[in-house]
Amino acid sequence: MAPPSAVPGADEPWGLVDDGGLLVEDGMLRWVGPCHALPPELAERIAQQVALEGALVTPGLIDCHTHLVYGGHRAREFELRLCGASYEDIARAGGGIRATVTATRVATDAALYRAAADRAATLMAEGVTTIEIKSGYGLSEEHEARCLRVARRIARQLPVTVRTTALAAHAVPHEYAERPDAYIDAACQWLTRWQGEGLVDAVDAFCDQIAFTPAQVQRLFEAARALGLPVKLHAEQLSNQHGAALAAHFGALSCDHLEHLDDAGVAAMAQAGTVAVLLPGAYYFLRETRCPPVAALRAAGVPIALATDHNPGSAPGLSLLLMLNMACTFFRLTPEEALRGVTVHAARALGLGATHGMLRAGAAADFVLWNVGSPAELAYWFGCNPCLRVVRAGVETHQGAPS
Ligand code: DI6
Ligand code: FE
Repeated sequence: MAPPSAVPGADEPWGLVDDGGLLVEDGMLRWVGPCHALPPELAERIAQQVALEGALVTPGLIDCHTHLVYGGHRAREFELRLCGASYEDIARAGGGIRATVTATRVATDAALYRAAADRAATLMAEGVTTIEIKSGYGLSEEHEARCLRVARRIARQLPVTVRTTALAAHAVPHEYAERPDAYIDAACQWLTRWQGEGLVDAVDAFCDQIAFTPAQVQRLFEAARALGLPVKLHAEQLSNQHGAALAAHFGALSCDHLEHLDDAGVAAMAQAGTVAVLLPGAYYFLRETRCPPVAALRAAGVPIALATDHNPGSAPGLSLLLMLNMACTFFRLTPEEALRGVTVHAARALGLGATHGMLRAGAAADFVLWNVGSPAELAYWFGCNPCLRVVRAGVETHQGAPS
């Protein structure tokens, strides 16, 4: 089990507990530890016992950065990039995010829901019990709200915890061409109404040369702060805009991507307790060569999380386990760091650090049984799914193929 710091044995590498047991009550973990240490007064309360049969148990995995709700796909742009066009060239020519905005606006609510729910189910089959879902392909008050409602509907209809993030500041839509400041003003107004409808858990923006400037992001973050909404930022992905330091100044939950992060950004994040969310799927799919500064993040004690960044342009993958493998091979994370990156640190990136991503008393009873003998195997195998069983809020939600 990893990484339950309040549990006997948790000082072991990975926080592993031998012959461990979990006591579940009302969807929460009531007790976690080696079975022989279960206090008798708790043993008396056991109504039903389930054998874990020697399987490795981890917290439910958390995909803390996805763009699951969108229409269409961008396979044609993939072909163009293979012929030499860059991601930025395509975006500047009106493709990229804006192409997906067009496809999203014409899609029905039902079609958006069906596609996003299927994507969520694919993630969940690999042990994901919590997903962050961003808007960002509607780019108008109506269409962003539609996407956020789809995300909320996923939480109601599938056994998964969802955190929604409003990413209206993903790109400038054509109605606001050449008027990004006016677009940011509008987006600040929308936030108030979306929050009134209970659609938003956090606010995000894309800070880059092809997106929004730090000054524009700052205005959006001020509006979020006035509403009491936490912020996060797509920062230093394609260039260094010093967005991470700005986000840290606003106490951001996370800064995400970070290939171009500099030392000052690292220091600001460390001071603010902001999580670094690394997205190796986008790094891979865009054939980036510059890695995020993992050694500097580590040295500064910045918590590192990993996510799929699932989106149709830069990361069309739906395997969080593959991100563990890629984070180790590309970014040289250790397998233990990678697992913490999709559990305890991912929870923190969503403001769920007190209740999710850990196996300890008081946390949500979200856990996964794996058909592996050691936790490093979760980062080692790729292209296969060793997930045996998934329990979310104390209820079994998934059984993998029998081994
Ligand atoms: N960075 C990304 O990698 C995604 N969004 C962002 O801000 C890409 C989104 C897309 O290309 O559709
Ligand atoms: Fe993203």
